[in-house]
Amino acid sequence: MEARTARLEDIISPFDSKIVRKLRDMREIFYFKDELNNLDQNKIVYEVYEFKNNDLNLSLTLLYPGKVGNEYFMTKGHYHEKEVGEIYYCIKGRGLLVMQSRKGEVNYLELEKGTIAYVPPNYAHRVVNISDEVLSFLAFYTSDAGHDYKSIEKEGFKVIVIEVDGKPEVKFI
Ligand code: S6P
Ligand code: ZN
Repeated sequence: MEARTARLEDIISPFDSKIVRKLRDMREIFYFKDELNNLDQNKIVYEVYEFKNNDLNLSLTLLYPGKVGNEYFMTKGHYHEKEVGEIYYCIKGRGLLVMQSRKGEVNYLELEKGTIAYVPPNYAHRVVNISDEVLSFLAFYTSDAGHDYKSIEKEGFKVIVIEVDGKPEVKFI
């Protein structure tokens, strides 16, 4: 087993994988489809850098500011395939961590610089950037956690986070 280090500066260095999600990859995710069609589909919504190890992974997500209609930029959201939770640590920016259980219970937590948040097992989780700067956060999770995007895509989140009179609001849809 390899023991090694990485550093967190602007990004994790070295990183083992990088994912870039653009508006074109999130057509099923955003609520306001007409507004989405009018935007540049190559616009980057977020980037994820992973530091992968034997049993524990760390990721850094840079979630850019922006909106589709009045819905804020956000991550796709997923369940873990295994019954494992995850810890998030917010480095900078302001966001909401939206969680939804398999029974449909919705919970959300505010993220700001320094917030540590726990995502329990069997909760789909998504992060929403409610500010006009980059929201960056770390996630610590077991490497066998797995990402189930399909279930939550099918069920959908029961809430959207939108800007109303310049302020974020969580609305049931
Ligand atoms: C992994 C952890 C994060 C997300 C990342 C992007 O378990 O929750 O690294 O993967 O924030 O979100 P998503 O929903 O596209 O995977
Ligand atoms: Zn996760």
